[in-house]
Amino acid sequence: MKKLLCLLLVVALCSVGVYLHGRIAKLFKNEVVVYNWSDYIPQEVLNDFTKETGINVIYSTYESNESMFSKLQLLGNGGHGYDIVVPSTYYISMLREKDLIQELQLSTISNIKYIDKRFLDQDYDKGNRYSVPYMWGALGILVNTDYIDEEISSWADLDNPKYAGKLLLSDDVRDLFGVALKIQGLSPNTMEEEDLRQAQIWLAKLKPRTRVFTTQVKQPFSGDEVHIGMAWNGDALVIMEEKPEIKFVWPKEGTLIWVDNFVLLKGAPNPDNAYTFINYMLRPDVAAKCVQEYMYSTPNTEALALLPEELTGNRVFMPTEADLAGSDAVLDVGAAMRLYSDYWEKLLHSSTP
Ligand code: SPD
Repeated sequence: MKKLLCLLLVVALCSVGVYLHGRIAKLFKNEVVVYNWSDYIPQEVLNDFTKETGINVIYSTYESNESMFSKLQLLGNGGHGYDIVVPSTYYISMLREKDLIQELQLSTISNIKYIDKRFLDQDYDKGNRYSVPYMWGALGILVNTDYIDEEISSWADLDNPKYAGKLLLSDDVRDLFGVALKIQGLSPNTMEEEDLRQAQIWLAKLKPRTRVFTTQVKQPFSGDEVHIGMAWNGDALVIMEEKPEIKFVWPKEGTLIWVDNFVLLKGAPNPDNAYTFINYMLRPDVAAKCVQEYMYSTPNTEALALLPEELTGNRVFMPTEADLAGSDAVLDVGAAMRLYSDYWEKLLHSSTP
């Protein structure tokens, strides 16, 4: 009996020990949990951040605003465990409406002083109460001139039966429908169902000729799986470094411009570390390192000054006003976002028109 009591005591003490160890480890866990677009922050930058601050970065990625948004909605405030996400401007108000993000203490992000004023205090987030900009870019046409001789200057040029099987279209819903709307003279920020129906008709014509719907354009272009398609300018520059026969075109109708932003989630488990992280990412040398790896442009004026003229003078990286004439910023369309998703689903499941 005595032996049994002793054994029970040992077991109980061990369990308490294990429990306390877990609690203490949790208490002293020094980390920040970041959920970001893939190919957007170099591993070296994350490692340097940890070296400098002692804060570990738990990092995971997504491929679209839509997947990030649905995941956060599904998990809710209590369950996501993330500190920071990086939505495009038009998703900031959507995250706010679902009560998924919290107001920033801007005084803790002193490096916001390096951000170009033209990117601050915008309609989508007056006073930057919820967001600080990270990188911006735009959609254009990527063409492999080894296979395509025609002069490409317009979104309408994608509609050519010659490119059947070699065409890549974006699966970014707002970009894809934005283009289809624009070439018909309709607003890429429309909230009208009839406009989306028109856009869908054009896209359904291209669908059977489309090799792949994706925003992951590097592999299909590098492997010559596709010869023409939609691509963001940063990805285009990375591909063009490897394959100079590939050219990027700013379409004459104009394009869709986006800005991605750091936001702090409601229920963020490590808010102080999140501020340290955001402030670090806004440091000019750090922002410049990110640009050199992924070739998207930065709203950080000091970072731009650190970049080689060869890059800043490149019109794919830094389009002129004329290159972007007729372009639109992608805006929040509120409840009409449902229509965009519905028409995207219809397109995916449609058979040949
Ligand atoms: N690899 C990172 C790409 C980030 C693109 N974000 C913007 C999408 C806007 N539609």
